[in-house]
Amino acid sequence: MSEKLGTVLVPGRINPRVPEQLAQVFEVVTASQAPSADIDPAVLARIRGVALSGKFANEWFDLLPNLQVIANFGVGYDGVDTAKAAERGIVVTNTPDVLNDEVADTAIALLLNTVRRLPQAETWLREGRWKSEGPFPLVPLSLKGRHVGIVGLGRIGREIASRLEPFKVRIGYHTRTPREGLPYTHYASLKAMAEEVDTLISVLPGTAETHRIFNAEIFSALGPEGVFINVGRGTSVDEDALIAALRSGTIAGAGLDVFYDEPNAPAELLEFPNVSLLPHVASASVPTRNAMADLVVNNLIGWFREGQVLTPVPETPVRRG
Ligand code: A2R
Repeated sequence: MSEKLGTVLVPGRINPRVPEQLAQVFEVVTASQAPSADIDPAVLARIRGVALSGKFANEWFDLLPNLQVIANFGVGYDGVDTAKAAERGIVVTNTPDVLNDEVADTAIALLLNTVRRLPQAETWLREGRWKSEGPFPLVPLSLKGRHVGIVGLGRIGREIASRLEPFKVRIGYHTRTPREGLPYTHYASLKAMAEEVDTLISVLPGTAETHRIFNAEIFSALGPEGVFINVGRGTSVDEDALIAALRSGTIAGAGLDVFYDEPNAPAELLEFPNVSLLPHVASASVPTRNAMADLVVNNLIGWFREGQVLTPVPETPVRRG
Protein backbone atom coordinates (compact mmCIF):
# COMPACT_ATOMS: atom_id res chain seq x y z
CA MET A 1 0.00 0.00 0.00
CA SER A 2 2.63 2.55 1.07
CA GLU A 3 4.26 2.85 -2.38
CA LYS A 4 0.86 3.39 -4.07
CA LEU A 5 -0.32 6.91 -4.89
CA GLY A 6 -3.70 6.43 -3.22
CA THR A 7 -7.02 4.62 -3.57
CA VAL A 8 -9.24 4.87 -6.63
CA LEU A 9 -12.70 3.41 -7.09
CA VAL A 10 -13.87 1.98 -10.40
CA PRO A 11 -17.66 1.59 -10.16
CA GLY A 12 -19.38 -0.53 -12.82
CA ARG A 13 -18.08 -1.25 -16.29
CA ILE A 14 -15.24 0.68 -17.91
CA ASN A 15 -12.66 0.05 -20.61
CA PRO A 16 -10.39 -2.66 -19.05
CA ARG A 17 -7.26 -0.66 -19.81
CA VAL A 18 -8.30 1.84 -17.12
CA PRO A 19 -8.21 -0.51 -14.08
CA GLU A 20 -5.21 -2.39 -15.52
CA GLN A 21 -3.14 0.78 -15.72
CA LEU A 22 -4.48 2.25 -12.50
CA ALA A 23 -3.47 -0.92 -10.62
CA GLN A 24 0.19 -0.19 -11.38
CA VAL A 25 0.14 2.97 -9.27
CA PHE A 26 -3.04 2.96 -7.18
CA GLU A 27 -4.91 0.72 -4.84
CA VAL A 28 -7.94 -0.01 -7.04
CA VAL A 29 -11.33 -0.81 -5.53
CA THR A 30 -13.88 -2.19 -7.97
CA ALA A 31 -17.60 -2.26 -7.35
CA SER A 32 -19.92 -4.15 -9.67
CA GLN A 33 -22.41 -1.28 -9.93
CA ALA A 34 -21.79 1.39 -7.35
CA PRO A 35 -19.99 2.11 -4.11
CA SER A 36 -22.23 0.74 -1.39
CA ALA A 37 -22.50 -0.17 2.23
CA ASP A 38 -21.15 -3.62 1.21
CA ILE A 39 -17.71 -2.03 0.97
CA ASP A 40 -15.86 -1.67 4.28
CA PRO A 41 -16.33 1.95 5.49
CA ALA A 42 -12.57 2.18 6.06
CA VAL A 43 -12.05 1.43 2.36
CA LEU A 44 -14.75 3.91 1.31
CA ALA A 45 -12.99 6.54 3.44
CA ARG A 46 -9.67 5.86 1.67
CA ILE A 47 -11.15 6.47 -1.78
CA ARG A 48 -10.00 9.84 -3.11
CA GLY A 49 -10.46 9.23 -6.83
CA VAL A 50 -13.08 7.65 -9.09
CA ALA A 51 -12.61 6.44 -12.68
CA LEU A 52 -16.09 6.66 -14.14
CA SER A 53 -17.89 5.46 -17.23
CA GLY A 54 -21.56 6.43 -17.15
CA LYS A 55 -23.45 7.78 -14.18
CA PHE A 56 -22.19 9.03 -10.82
CA ALA A 57 -25.31 8.90 -8.65
CA ASN A 58 -25.66 11.82 -6.25
CA GLU A 59 -25.88 9.54 -3.19
CA TRP A 60 -22.31 8.40 -3.89
CA PHE A 61 -21.02 11.82 -2.80
CA ASP A 62 -22.01 10.98 0.79
CA LEU A 63 -20.67 7.43 0.58
CA LEU A 64 -17.25 8.77 -0.45
CA PRO A 65 -16.47 11.47 2.15
CA ASN A 66 -12.86 12.02 1.04
CA LEU A 67 -13.41 12.08 -2.71
CA GLN A 68 -11.28 14.66 -4.53
CA VAL A 69 -11.45 13.79 -8.22
CA ILE A 70 -13.84 12.10 -10.66
CA ALA A 71 -12.13 11.14 -13.93
CA ASN A 72 -14.85 10.62 -16.49
CA PHE A 73 -14.28 8.30 -19.46
CA GLY A 74 -15.80 10.27 -22.36
CA VAL A 75 -15.97 13.89 -23.43
CA GLY A 76 -19.62 14.13 -22.34
CA TYR A 77 -19.87 14.27 -18.54
CA ASP A 78 -23.63 14.60 -18.15
CA GLY A 79 -23.50 11.53 -15.85
CA VAL A 80 -21.95 13.70 -13.12
CA ASP A 81 -23.69 16.49 -11.20
CA THR A 82 -20.86 18.99 -11.64
CA ALA A 83 -22.59 21.65 -9.52
CA LYS A 84 -22.61 19.22 -6.59
CA ALA A 85 -19.00 18.22 -7.27
CA ALA A 86 -17.94 21.88 -7.39
CA GLU A 87 -19.79 22.56 -4.12
CA ARG A 88 -17.69 19.86 -2.47
CA GLY A 89 -14.44 20.98 -4.10
CA ILE A 90 -14.29 17.80 -6.22
CA VAL A 91 -12.55 18.11 -9.58
CA VAL A 92 -14.19 16.46 -12.58
CA THR A 93 -12.19 15.60 -15.69
CA ASN A 94 -13.29 14.35 -19.12
CA THR A 95 -11.56 13.08 -22.28
CA PRO A 96 -11.80 15.83 -24.91
CA ASP A 97 -9.95 15.99 -28.26
CA VAL A 98 -8.60 12.42 -28.37
CA LEU A 99 -11.93 11.26 -29.83
CA ASN A 100 -12.67 14.16 -32.19
CA ASP A 101 -11.60 12.39 -35.39
CA GLU A 102 -13.32 9.11 -34.58
CA VAL A 103 -16.63 10.73 -33.68
CA ALA A 104 -16.51 13.02 -36.72
CA ASP A 105 -15.78 10.02 -38.99
CA THR A 106 -18.76 8.19 -37.49
CA ALA A 107 -21.01 11.21 -38.00
CA ILE A 108 -20.18 11.25 -41.73
CA ALA A 109 -20.67 7.47 -41.99
CA LEU A 110 -24.02 7.72 -40.22
CA LEU A 111 -25.11 10.54 -42.51
CA LEU A 112 -24.24 8.50 -45.60
CA ASN A 113 -25.83 5.36 -44.16
CA THR A 114 -29.00 7.31 -43.52
CA VAL A 115 -29.43 9.01 -46.89
CA ARG A 116 -28.15 6.10 -49.00
CA ARG A 117 -29.44 3.20 -46.85
CA LEU A 118 -26.11 1.40 -47.22
CA PRO A 119 -26.58 -0.96 -44.23
CA GLN A 120 -29.88 -2.12 -45.74
CA ALA A 121 -28.19 -2.57 -49.13
CA GLU A 122 -25.55 -4.78 -47.55
CA THR A 123 -28.24 -6.82 -45.81
CA TRP A 124 -29.92 -7.21 -49.21
CA LEU A 125 -26.73 -8.78 -50.59
CA ARG A 126 -26.07 -10.92 -47.49
CA GLU A 127 -29.61 -12.31 -47.55
CA GLY A 128 -29.17 -13.40 -51.18
CA ARG A 129 -31.86 -11.02 -52.41
CA TRP A 130 -29.58 -9.47 -55.08
CA LYS A 131 -29.47 -12.93 -56.71
CA SER A 132 -33.09 -13.85 -56.10
CA GLU A 133 -34.86 -10.49 -56.51
CA GLY A 134 -32.42 -8.26 -58.43
CA PRO A 135 -30.84 -4.91 -57.61
CA PHE A 136 -31.42 -3.14 -54.30
CA PRO A 137 -34.20 -0.56 -54.81
CA LEU A 138 -33.07 2.99 -55.62
CA VAL A 139 -33.00 5.21 -52.56
CA PRO A 140 -35.05 8.41 -52.51
CA LEU A 141 -32.38 10.65 -50.90
CA SER A 142 -28.85 11.73 -51.75
CA LEU A 143 -26.13 13.70 -49.96
CA LYS A 144 -25.44 15.63 -53.14
CA GLY A 145 -26.55 19.25 -52.98
CA ARG A 146 -27.61 19.15 -49.34
CA HIS A 147 -27.49 22.10 -46.98
CA VAL A 148 -26.20 20.92 -43.63
CA GLY A 149 -26.65 22.66 -40.28
CA ILE A 150 -24.30 21.49 -37.54
CA VAL A 151 -25.72 21.98 -34.06
CA GLY A 152 -22.75 22.50 -31.71
CA LEU A 153 -19.56 23.59 -33.43
CA GLY A 154 -17.03 22.73 -30.74
CA ARG A 155 -14.08 20.38 -30.93
CA ILE A 156 -16.03 17.59 -32.66
CA GLY A 157 -18.39 19.83 -34.63
CA ARG A 158 -15.42 21.58 -36.27
CA GLU A 159 -14.05 18.20 -37.40
CA ILE A 160 -17.44 17.24 -38.82
CA ALA A 161 -17.61 20.54 -40.72
CA SER A 162 -14.16 20.12 -42.24
CA ARG A 163 -15.00 16.56 -43.32
CA LEU A 164 -18.20 17.83 -44.97
CA GLU A 165 -16.36 20.42 -47.10
CA PRO A 166 -15.13 17.96 -49.75
CA PHE A 167 -18.69 16.64 -50.11
CA LYS A 168 -19.53 20.05 -51.59
CA VAL A 169 -22.56 20.56 -49.35
CA ARG A 170 -23.48 23.99 -47.94
CA ILE A 171 -22.59 24.28 -44.26
CA GLY A 172 -24.11 26.35 -41.47
CA TYR A 173 -24.04 25.99 -37.69
CA HIS A 174 -25.90 26.87 -34.55
CA THR A 175 -24.16 27.67 -31.26
CA ARG A 176 -24.96 30.20 -28.54
CA THR A 177 -21.80 32.15 -29.44
CA PRO A 178 -20.63 32.64 -33.04
CA ARG A 179 -17.09 31.50 -33.82
CA GLU A 180 -14.76 33.96 -35.53
CA GLY A 181 -13.02 33.29 -38.81
CA LEU A 182 -15.02 30.35 -40.08
CA PRO A 183 -16.46 30.08 -43.58
CA TYR A 184 -19.80 28.76 -42.30
CA THR A 185 -23.00 30.72 -41.66
CA HIS A 186 -23.85 31.14 -37.98
CA TYR A 187 -27.48 30.92 -36.89
CA ALA A 188 -28.32 32.34 -33.47
CA SER A 189 -31.59 30.37 -33.50
CA LEU A 190 -31.86 26.60 -33.96
CA LYS A 191 -35.34 26.98 -35.43
CA ALA A 192 -34.18 29.58 -37.96
CA MET A 193 -31.37 27.23 -39.04
CA ALA A 194 -33.74 24.24 -39.26
CA GLU A 195 -35.96 26.31 -41.59
CA GLU A 196 -33.02 27.08 -43.92
CA VAL A 197 -31.19 23.74 -44.06
CA ASP A 198 -32.34 20.25 -45.06
CA THR A 199 -29.94 18.31 -42.83
CA LEU A 200 -29.23 18.73 -39.12
CA ILE A 201 -26.24 17.09 -37.42
CA SER A 202 -26.27 17.39 -33.64
CA VAL A 203 -23.09 17.11 -31.62
CA LEU A 204 -24.36 18.89 -28.55
CA PRO A 205 -23.54 18.08 -24.93
CA GLY A 206 -26.32 16.79 -22.68
CA THR A 207 -27.24 19.76 -20.47
CA ALA A 208 -30.40 21.24 -18.96
CA GLU A 209 -30.38 23.76 -21.83
CA THR A 210 -30.13 21.14 -24.58
CA HIS A 211 -32.73 18.81 -23.03
CA ARG A 212 -35.23 17.81 -25.77
CA ILE A 213 -34.41 20.86 -27.89
CA PHE A 214 -35.04 18.76 -31.00
CA ASN A 215 -38.81 18.78 -30.73
CA ALA A 216 -41.88 18.80 -33.00
CA GLU A 217 -41.33 22.47 -33.86
CA ILE A 218 -37.75 21.85 -35.03
CA PHE A 219 -38.67 18.75 -37.07
CA SER A 220 -41.51 20.65 -38.69
CA ALA A 221 -39.09 23.49 -39.55
CA LEU A 222 -36.61 20.98 -41.03
CA GLY A 223 -39.28 19.77 -43.42
CA PRO A 224 -40.11 16.84 -45.70
CA GLU A 225 -36.64 16.55 -47.32
CA GLY A 226 -35.08 16.82 -43.87
CA VAL A 227 -32.56 14.43 -42.37
CA PHE A 228 -31.69 14.51 -38.67
CA ILE A 229 -28.37 13.02 -37.46
CA ASN A 230 -27.42 12.79 -33.77
CA VAL A 231 -23.96 11.89 -32.43
CA GLY A 232 -24.21 14.16 -29.36
CA ARG A 233 -26.63 13.09 -26.65
CA GLY A 234 -30.01 11.34 -26.86
CA THR A 235 -31.36 13.57 -24.10
CA SER A 236 -31.43 16.48 -26.55
CA VAL A 237 -34.17 14.75 -28.57
CA ASP A 238 -37.90 14.46 -27.92
CA GLU A 239 -38.00 10.89 -29.26
CA ASP A 240 -41.81 10.75 -29.40
CA ALA A 241 -41.79 13.89 -31.57
CA LEU A 242 -39.06 12.36 -33.77
CA ILE A 243 -41.05 9.14 -34.22
CA ALA A 244 -44.18 11.14 -35.06
CA ALA A 245 -42.22 13.27 -37.56
CA LEU A 246 -40.84 10.16 -39.27
CA ARG A 247 -44.23 8.46 -39.34
CA SER A 248 -46.03 11.46 -40.85
CA GLY A 249 -43.31 12.31 -43.37
CA THR A 250 -42.67 15.62 -41.62
CA ILE A 251 -38.98 14.76 -42.08
CA ALA A 252 -37.39 12.31 -44.53
CA GLY A 253 -35.04 10.31 -42.31
CA ALA A 254 -32.85 10.09 -39.23
CA GLY A 255 -29.51 8.61 -38.21
CA LEU A 256 -28.94 8.10 -34.49
CA ASP A 257 -25.94 6.92 -32.48
CA VAL A 258 -27.37 8.08 -29.14
CA PHE A 259 -30.71 7.64 -27.38
CA TYR A 260 -32.65 9.19 -24.54
CA ASP A 261 -32.56 6.12 -22.30
CA GLU A 262 -29.64 3.94 -23.42
CA PRO A 263 -29.49 1.05 -24.14
CA ASN A 264 -33.22 1.28 -24.79
CA ALA A 265 -33.59 2.47 -28.37
CA PRO A 266 -37.35 2.91 -28.91
CA ALA A 267 -38.82 -0.12 -30.69
CA GLU A 268 -40.78 2.13 -33.09
CA LEU A 269 -37.51 3.46 -34.55
CA LEU A 270 -36.45 -0.05 -35.57
CA GLU A 271 -39.40 -0.27 -37.95
CA PHE A 272 -38.55 2.71 -40.17
CA PRO A 273 -36.62 1.97 -43.42
CA ASN A 274 -35.46 5.59 -43.53
CA VAL A 275 -33.68 5.41 -40.16
CA SER A 276 -30.12 4.27 -39.48
CA LEU A 277 -29.28 3.26 -35.93
CA LEU A 278 -26.00 2.64 -34.10
CA PRO A 279 -25.50 1.51 -30.49
CA HIS A 280 -23.51 4.58 -29.27
CA VAL A 281 -20.30 3.58 -31.06
CA ALA A 282 -19.08 6.95 -32.34
CA SER A 283 -15.74 6.71 -30.47
CA ALA A 284 -15.68 2.92 -30.26
CA SER A 285 -12.42 1.86 -31.90
CA VAL A 286 -9.59 0.26 -29.95
CA PRO A 287 -7.08 3.06 -30.65
CA THR A 288 -9.48 5.85 -29.69
CA ARG A 289 -10.84 4.11 -26.61
CA ASN A 290 -7.22 3.37 -25.55
CA ALA A 291 -6.39 7.07 -25.86
CA MET A 292 -9.47 7.92 -23.78
CA ALA A 293 -8.47 5.32 -21.16
CA ASP A 294 -4.94 6.75 -20.97
CA LEU A 295 -6.32 10.25 -20.45
CA VAL A 296 -8.54 9.04 -17.58
CA VAL A 297 -5.51 7.39 -15.95
CA ASN A 298 -3.19 10.37 -16.54
CA ASN A 299 -5.73 12.77 -15.05
CA LEU A 300 -5.81 10.66 -11.88
CA ILE A 301 -2.01 10.31 -11.77
CA GLY A 302 -1.62 14.06 -12.32
CA TRP A 303 -3.98 14.81 -9.47
CA PHE A 304 -2.39 12.42 -6.98
CA ARG A 305 1.22 13.29 -7.91
CA GLU A 306 0.99 17.05 -8.45
CA GLY A 307 -2.51 18.21 -7.55
CA GLN A 308 -3.06 19.01 -11.25
CA VAL A 309 -5.21 17.41 -13.90
CA LEU A 310 -4.81 17.53 -17.67
CA THR A 311 -8.41 18.07 -18.75
CA PRO A 312 -10.70 19.52 -16.08
CA VAL A 313 -14.26 20.37 -17.05
CA PRO A 314 -15.01 24.10 -16.78
CA GLU A 315 -17.53 23.71 -13.96
CA THR A 316 -15.12 22.38 -11.32
CA PRO A 317 -11.95 23.76 -9.73
CA VAL A 318 -8.56 22.57 -10.92
CA ARG A 319 -6.28 22.86 -7.90
CA ARG A 320 -6.17 21.26 -4.51
CA GLY A 321 -7.38 23.82 -1.99
O1 A2R B 1 -23.12 27.43 -27.42
P1 A2R B 1 -21.61 27.52 -27.41
O2 A2R B 1 -21.13 28.77 -28.11
O3 A2R B 1 -21.04 27.30 -26.04
O4 A2R B 1 -21.11 26.31 -28.34
C1 A2R B 1 -21.08 24.96 -27.88
C2 A2R B 1 -22.33 24.20 -28.30
N1 A2R B 1 -23.44 24.30 -27.33
C3 A2R B 1 -24.66 24.78 -27.62
N2 A2R B 1 -25.17 25.23 -28.77
C4 A2R B 1 -26.45 25.65 -28.74
N3 A2R B 1 -27.23 25.61 -27.65
C5 A2R B 1 -26.75 25.16 -26.46
N4 A2R B 1 -27.53 25.15 -25.38
C6 A2R B 1 -25.41 24.71 -26.42
N5 A2R B 1 -24.60 24.19 -25.45
C7 A2R B 1 -23.42 23.95 -26.02
O5 A2R B 1 -21.92 22.83 -28.37
C8 A2R B 1 -20.01 24.21 -28.66
O6 A2R B 1 -19.91 24.69 -29.96
C9 A2R B 1 -20.53 22.77 -28.69
C10 A2R B 1 -19.84 21.85 -27.68
O7 A2R B 1 -18.50 21.77 -28.04
P2 A2R B 1 -17.38 21.21 -27.05
O8 A2R B 1 -17.62 21.69 -25.67
O9 A2R B 1 -16.05 21.47 -27.69
O10 A2R B 1 -17.66 19.66 -26.99
P3 A2R B 1 -17.15 18.48 -27.96
O11 A2R B 1 -15.83 18.00 -27.48
O12 A2R B 1 -17.28 18.90 -29.37
O13 A2R B 1 -18.23 17.37 -27.60
C11 A2R B 1 -19.64 17.63 -27.79
C12 A2R B 1 -20.49 16.49 -27.28
C13 A2R B 1 -20.12 15.92 -25.91
O14 A2R B 1 -20.54 16.72 -24.83
C14 A2R B 1 -20.81 14.58 -25.93
O15 A2R B 1 -22.15 14.73 -25.55
C15 A2R B 1 -20.76 14.20 -27.40
O16 A2R B 1 -20.40 15.38 -28.13
O17 A2R B 1 -19.77 13.23 -27.58
